[in-house]
Order: sequence, then structure tokens, then C-alpha cells
Amino acid sequence: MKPIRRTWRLALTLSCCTLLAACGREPEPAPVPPVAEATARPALIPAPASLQSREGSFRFDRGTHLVADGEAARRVAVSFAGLVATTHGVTPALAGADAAPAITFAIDASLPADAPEAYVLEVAPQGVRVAAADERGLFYGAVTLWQLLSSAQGEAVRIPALRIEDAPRFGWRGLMLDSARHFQSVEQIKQLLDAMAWHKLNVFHWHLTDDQGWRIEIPQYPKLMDVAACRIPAGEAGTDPVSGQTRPYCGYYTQDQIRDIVAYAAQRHITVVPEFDMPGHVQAVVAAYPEYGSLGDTPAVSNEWGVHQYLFNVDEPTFAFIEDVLDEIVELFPAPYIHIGGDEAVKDQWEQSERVQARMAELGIADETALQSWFVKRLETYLEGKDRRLLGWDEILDGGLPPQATVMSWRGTEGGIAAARAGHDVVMTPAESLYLDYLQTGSPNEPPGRPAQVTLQTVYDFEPVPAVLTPAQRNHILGVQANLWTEHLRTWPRMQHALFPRVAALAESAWSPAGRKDYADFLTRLPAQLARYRAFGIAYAQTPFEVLADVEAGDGDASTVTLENPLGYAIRYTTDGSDPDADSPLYEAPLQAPLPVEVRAAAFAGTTALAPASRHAFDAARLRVRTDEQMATCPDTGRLLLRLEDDGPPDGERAIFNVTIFRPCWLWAGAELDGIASAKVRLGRLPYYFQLAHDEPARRFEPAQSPHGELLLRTGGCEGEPVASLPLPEAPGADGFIELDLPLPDAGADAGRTDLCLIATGDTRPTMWVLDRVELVPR
Ligand code: TNX
Repeated sequence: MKPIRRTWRLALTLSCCTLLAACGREPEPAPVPPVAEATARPALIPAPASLQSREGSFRFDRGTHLVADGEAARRVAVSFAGLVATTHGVTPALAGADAAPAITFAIDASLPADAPEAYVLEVAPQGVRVAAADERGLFYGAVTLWQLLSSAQGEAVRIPALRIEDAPRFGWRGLMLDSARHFQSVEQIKQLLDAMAWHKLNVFHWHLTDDQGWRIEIPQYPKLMDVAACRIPAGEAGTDPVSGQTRPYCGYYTQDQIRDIVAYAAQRHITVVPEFDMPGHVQAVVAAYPEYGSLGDTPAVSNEWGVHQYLFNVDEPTFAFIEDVLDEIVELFPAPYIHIGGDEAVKDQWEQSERVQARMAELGIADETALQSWFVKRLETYLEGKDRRLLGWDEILDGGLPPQATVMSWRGTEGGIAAARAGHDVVMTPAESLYLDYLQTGSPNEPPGRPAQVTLQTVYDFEPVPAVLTPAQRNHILGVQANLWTEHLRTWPRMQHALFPRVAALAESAWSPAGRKDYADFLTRLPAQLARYRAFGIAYAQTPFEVLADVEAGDGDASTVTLENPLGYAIRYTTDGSDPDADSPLYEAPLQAPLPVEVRAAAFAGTTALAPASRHAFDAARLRVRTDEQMATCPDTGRLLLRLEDDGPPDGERAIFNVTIFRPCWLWAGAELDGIASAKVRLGRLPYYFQLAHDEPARRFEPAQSPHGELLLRTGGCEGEPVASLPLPEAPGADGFIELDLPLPDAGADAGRTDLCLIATGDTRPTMWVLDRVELVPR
């Protein structure tokens, strides 16, 4: 990158002012705001490609002007002023070129034009200059400058002199939002786009259609809005408690709203890539237009999660429908890519449909996989005619794919590797690293989601370019994307919890050179990012900043308390009931404490607590209780474990349960049964709202002896001896729970420790009993 020409006209102006003051003018008695020092090592996320420190610092305050020549630079200056206003409460004003002290934004034609989105930022004591060859680069330079300022709070800030030369590692820095399973308002999506922009993310992949809802207004097909955009939620949530009538969950974005969102994104240099998922994930469309389905039946819009069976048929009228919809989509979204889904299309309906089979024979297509390949190729050709590129999930590789199609690798990186080897462009978004519906900590305060964790570090450590690729194949990796699926995320605060701060880790993988990535260093920069989240009103997850505690009983009233911060920040604690501060003892090793004990602990970065203190009170009774979150599932089915919310009450807070839907059982490893008379077990009940498709045979029911199954207790693990069992009732009580007292006659005085397993037997679908807590009751 060439060095930028320095035009420090303001240096001269500055020294004149100083001279005047020295010449004896009465200084104005202005209130002097305190000047905050931005950290010596700037807290920038994502880390820039190169940063050189210089001598001195620049003071930013109310008197700092913005200088911008030309429309593009002015637009960037206005965006910058907006960011500063949010974090510092000051809106710097645009001024003429001679104003001082100043921050200058310049589109600089002398900078290389072949590095899109690149910028140069120079901070000197006399002034600041942000320069780039294009507006996008200038915008990212402005974001970096704002981050320098927002590393400290207050109206007046000193930032260290430096020079940053920066450009993104990848051109595709994506985030996917599922608006089909749960819906977001236009305002919420704009809040997300704002945050994406200052994380330097540039692709908003919008998942707009699925089995559970259609979310795009297509006037030509009114039933998409009247039928496909609404579902009746499963269980209690689908009924109005007052009227007893069904209470549908509905929503779609009007074409005006979509245009508004696309324009809002474009102003922030974000491309909106729409997804119309097909030939599977179309149950909502088939509910509205059964003639496009494979079997001719009319399902309801689904209120279940998982892999569904409904597939489009392959008749000409269906393609006419698809093409009509694609025409509208192409009209609404100027993105070069259109995502056609292609995932999880189990072929049962195509196998069962005589019409589909006849059409396959007519076309000379050998099998259903080849038929999906043919289907995708047809869409590819159609989109190419509209000057758009087809993008799809990695299943579109099956059976062959035209080279111009781009593949999104979600089932690990294998699909992406195969695609790159076959000459396709690839976006990496593997579930085990970048799916944000997976929970980020093991805290009991996590919202619903998938408890197999995708931690901040998992996201951070993901390397988008597989080492096995040749240099030529590596060029096919367009970039990286995280996906927010929203089956289990009913509210916007929960979605924000899932997004932030993991989006910050994604941003660094997407933008920063691989050699600049350093997780420990990232953690030192994260607290400044949290302050930015607070300034923007972003409800980022608190769980990574909590302190978790575990207790183990010793002899008599002795106990050992272990503390842990999920991110490994330093922990300070108290045991006297006061909240810890920066002077409280540092946690270095497990605490030996007689019961009862109350530990309050907080994670600290330097002297700043990262979240309110966590309180943990332990006594002998508490040691005889386990909640579902504190128990293991059995067998340890990893990713099949879910954290699910109760279906009621319809309004207000609902209980949350950890459960493996393939075999609902809970394991308390090493439960002390000495002197225990019974196990008091509290259970809740959820709808069994899952389509398991080809995984169905993996579901294991323990045979039931009574009409509604029973609660079974085994010792010695989940395959161990059944020691107690009680029949389950038809329904829980009015509060949604039942409590059963399982006598443990065999647990004599010398029963000792055992792995205690609780199982709800029977196939109780369409509902399912779930464990809330178990308490061992002494004799
Ligand atoms: C798989 S990822 C899906 C989605 C689910 C997601 C949940 C993909 C292409 N399909 O339909 O929402 O798992 O994690």
C-alpha cells in the first residue's frame, strides 16, 4: 500500500491559536471536561492488519471538526458522527477544509484501487486523516477511528498517535438470521445491521422461508401471506388463555419493508442475500398451495422443529410458481447471489409420489438425488438468465452442480472442501463452530437453544481456509459466516444474547489476517466492545462474564467450592455476603469452606467487574438437590441435547428444561444415597414438537407398564438396576408441573454413592415429560 500524502494544514492553524493565547488574550473560562485516555493498546475489534504506534496523542472533544470533501466522504463523516454521538454524547460537526483541530475523511485516488474496502488511518497530535480508495474502505476506516475513541468513555478523549493500514481478509463476512422460525421487527433487524456494520461484517443472509412460515410478501400469491405466514404454535402457546381460541403466530415483511431494509443495509455497506429454501423446508408453501407439493395433501404450516418431509413436486406449474417468486426476489434484492437452500430434503415424498416418479422416468433421471441436482441446475440456469448467481447449502453438491454455483458449507467443512476442489466458490459456516443457536456456556442462565456448546473461543478459533486445499483451491473460499437459527429463540433479547459477543469473534475471523488472530489478546479488547454494546442498547450475553460455582461435600460440614468464569477472566470473591470489588481476594484455587457458605464472585478485567456478582449459597440441603441443568443426559448424545422452553404460560415467564429428545433421561453421577429415604422429583411437560425424519429409528422409548408411562429410577447408571418407579398421570397440575416421591427402600445406611438415573418411560407423544429437579430426602 502506498503511503498517503499528508496535508496537515491544521498544524499551522493550531500554532497560530497557541500564539494568540500566549500574546496575553484573556482565556475563555470554559468548563473543562475530564479527558479520558483511550488504552495505550487500542481495543479494536476486529484487529487491523497493521498498526504502528507514533509519538504523542490526539485530543478529541466538542471542538473537533469533521472535514470531508465530496459526497462519499461526507456520507462517511455523517455515519462517523452518528457512531460518536451514540457512545460519547457529542455529535462532531462538519466544517470547511480549514477547520481545526479536525478529522479528515478523504477518498484518495492515489491509493490502490485493487484493494476494495482497504483504508489508511493516521492519528497525529495535530489531526486525524482517514483515507481510502473507495467509500466502503473509508467507512471501515471511520469505524476503526470511532473504536479508538470508544475505547474510552466521556466527551473528551485522548487517542494515541498511530498509523493503521487495513484491509479485510475475506470479501464475504456474513451473518444469517432465520426470520422464518421466529420473526423480528424491521427495527430489530436495523439494530442488527447497525451492529454488523461496526463489526465490519458485510453480508446479511436472510433466511425468509421455511416449514414454519413464509415471510416475503408476494402479491401474486396471496395465500403465501394469508396461510403460509401463520402457524398455530404447539401446545398451550397456541391458545389464547382468555378466549380459548387458537392464537396464531404470524408475520411477513411487506415489499416496502424489504426495500427499506435492503436500502438501510446498503447505506452500511451490507449486501442482503435472500434465501428461498427448496425443494425441502417448504411445508408452509404446501400448506398454502398443496398443488406444488409432492403428494397432493394439505398439511398445516408446521409448528414443529427438525427435518420435515414436504418437498415441491417437479411439474411445470410448480416451476412457474418458483420462477414468479424468484422474479419478485430478484426485483427486491439487488445482491449478486440468491440462496435457494437445498438442505435437508429427505426424498421420501419423491419416492412415494407416482407423479414425481413418472416425471423422473420421462426426464431419464436415475434417482431422487439426481432429481434434486436437476432441480438445482434448473434454478441455476434461471437465475443466470437474471444475471444472478445461485447459492445453496452443501447438499446441492450431491449429484453434481454447475461450476458457477456457490456452496455454503454447514455440515462441517467437508462440503466446502469438496466444493472448492470441484471449482466452486465456498462460504464456510460449519455448524459445530459457527451456529449461534448452540449455547455459549454451561450456565443455568442460558436461554433455550442447543447445549452442546459453541463457545466464544470456538467461534474465534475457526479457520475458514482448510489447510488441505491447494493455493488455487483456497481462492475459492469467499469467506465465513455465522448462522442464527431461531427455533428456540422466541424473543429479540434472546436472539441478541445468542449473537453477542460471539459476533465479535466472528468479525475477527472474517476480517483480520490469520497471523493477527490471538484469542488471549482478543479477550483484553473485549471489555471495550461490551461498553459499545451497552451504548447501543445491545442485550449481549451476560453468561460468559458470570462466575459459575460447583461444590463438593467433604467430611462433616466441610466443603470444597470451585469457581469458574467461562472465558477464564480473573475472579474475585467474598464469603461475607458483600459484593466483591477490585480489592476482594483473587480466586486462585478451590475454596475450602464449612457449610453453610455463601460465595459471591465476579469476573474482572483489571479493576472492572465484567458483570454483576454471581451469588452461590450452599448448605447441606442444597447438596441433596440437582436441577436438570446440573445433571448429565444419558447416553451423552452431544448435539441431540436440547434446552427447551415450556409451552406455557402463554404470557409471562416459562420454565426451561434440558432434555435429549431421542431418549429423555437424566443422570446424577455419584449421588450420595447414605441415609436417603426417597427421591422427590419435579417434572414439567412439553409438547413433543419434533420431526425426526430418517433419525426416527434412533429414538429409544423405555417400554411403559402404565397408560401414561412411569417415572423410573435406576442406580448404577441409566442401564443399571431399576430400583423405583411410579406411574405418571395423564397431565401435570395447573402450574404445569407434577411432583412424585419415589421411595428408595433399598438405599440403606451403607448405600453409598451411585450414578442415579431418572427416565420417563413410554411413547408419550405428542407430549413429553421433562425433569425439573430432584431432591434426595433423608430418613
Ligand atoms: C439445520 S443448517 C438446518 C436448519 C436448522 C438448524 C438448527 C441448515 C442448512 N438446516 O433448518 O434450523 O440445523 O441448528
